[in-house]
Formats: sequence, structure tokens, C-alpha cells
Amino acid sequence: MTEPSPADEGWIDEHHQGVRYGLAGQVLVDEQSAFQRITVIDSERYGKGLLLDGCWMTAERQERHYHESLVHPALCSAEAIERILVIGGGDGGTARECLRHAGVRHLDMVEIDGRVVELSQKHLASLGAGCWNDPRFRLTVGDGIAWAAGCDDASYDVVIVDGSDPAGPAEGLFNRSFFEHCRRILRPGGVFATQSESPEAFREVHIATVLLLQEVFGHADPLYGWVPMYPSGWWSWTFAAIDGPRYKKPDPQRAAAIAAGCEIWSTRWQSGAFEAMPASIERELQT
Ligand code: SPD
Repeated sequence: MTEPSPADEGWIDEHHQGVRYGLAGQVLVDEQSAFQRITVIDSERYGKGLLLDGCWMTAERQERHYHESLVHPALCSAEAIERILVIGGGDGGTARECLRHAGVRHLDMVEIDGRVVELSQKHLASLGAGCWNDPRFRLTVGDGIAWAAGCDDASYDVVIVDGSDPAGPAEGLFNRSFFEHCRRILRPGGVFATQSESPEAFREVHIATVLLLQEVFGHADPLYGWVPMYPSGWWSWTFAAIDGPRYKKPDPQRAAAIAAGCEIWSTRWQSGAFEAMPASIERELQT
């Protein structure tokens, strides 16, 4: 999928299918953890950024495109939002956005690589911001797939998967048995959300993920937006629920409470983003 992020005369690139997606900047940290290669960079355009196994994960001045899109359609639409599970999300951005919702009472974040958390806390502190010390937040460094398999039925109101691409430690975050556990551990009226790759640069994975979620949950729809540093820049997040596409109907009070603090997400943006399905993907999802 990609070469490990070579620093090439002041450029840091993700290589994907013969295309380079790069930022001008310098490498601050480049190390191998027990799970993956972790690279932290400082770029001119987007500030400090993180790559895992040579693939862009996030950057200080671009992360809101990704985290607001993943979190708010789910947190604004689940029947209740008292108990939240985030699988992955070691940079803290997803937890931070969840905890902006006053209705959240407890958030478990299960991240497989503790080194990603440590380096994010040190170099990308604005991503997690106050989440690390929020009394509602509990971090477990461990395997999110095993965590979901070990939970009681109906444990969470919202389950969010913030993993990397389906290779290495994140591979199991795209398969049927994992999704079935996510469905099982959702409370009635709950919502599931996952990043579901690019409809252009990861087209097959994207389509397979949406179809599988539709089969497992009964209702699942992708929302399309942009993360300019990712392959193709065009990205998707897919939401699923058992009792109907409730993720398309944000609660007006919850939406109003967070709207002013959002850079990308709004109810208007969200309705357009659910509608912005490319025609050929729509045909493929219908066959
Ligand atoms: N190709 C990149 C997919 C990355 C998804 N996760 C990003 C982590 C941000 N919290």
C-alpha cells in the first residue's frame, strides 16, 4: 500500500498506488513501536502531524475535517449518549469531540498502541486537549477487537471506530465478526460510526465496508467529505444503526450546543455530505 514515509529533501510523503501525498516539513520522531512505525512531523502548512506505517493519520491544522465528521452525526442522533466507546483514536481527537457533548457521562477509549498516545500527548497536545484529564474519560491500552468481543450486550450508546487503514493492526477493524460484536454491544437506539476510507483511493474497501455494515446492522450510510492530506483528499465515514437511519436526523438541541465550536460540521453540512454519494458508488451499492 505504501512505502514507509521517506523524508525526501524536506518533504514527507505517503505513497499510495503510484501517487505521493506530501507536506513540506521536517521529521521530529521516527520510531518503531511494538505495532507499527510511528512518525511525527512538523509541517509548514498544517503544523505537527502523525503518520503510522507511512500513512497520514492527522495534523494539527487539519484534524477537524476528520474528527468532526466522524463524531457529530453519531453523537447528535443516538437516543442516549451516556456511554461511549472509541476504538483506536490514540491521538485523542475523537475523544475530545465526543466529550464536547454534555450528555456524555463515560467514555472508554481502547487504543492498541500506547506509544501513539504518549507521542500525541507530547507533540500533538491540541488534538486531545482536555480529554486526557476529563473525569468522564478512561483510556485502556489494549486490543479494541478483543475489548468489543468481551463486552456485555448493550453496553454502549455509541461505538466509534477511529482506526487506520485495513492493514497491520487495523485490519480486523473492517471484518464481519468485529462489526457483529459492535452491533451486539450497542444499546437500543444506539449508533455505530467508523471511518470508511476513500471512495476514490480505497474504492473496493469503501464499498465492501458499507455493504457489510448494511448487512450486519440493517441500516448503514456513508457520508462524504474531505481530509486534504489523505490519499485523494476525498474521504468517507459510515454510520449504522439497527432501528433505522437515525444518524441522518440530528437532535436540534444537541446540534445547537456544539455548532458554534465546529469548523466543518453543521446540520446543513451533514445533510449535504450524506447526499454527496458519487453516482457510480450509488449504482454499486444498489446491485
Ligand atoms: N488513511 C488514513 C486513515 C486514518 C484514519 N484514522 C485517523 C486517526 C485520526 N484520529
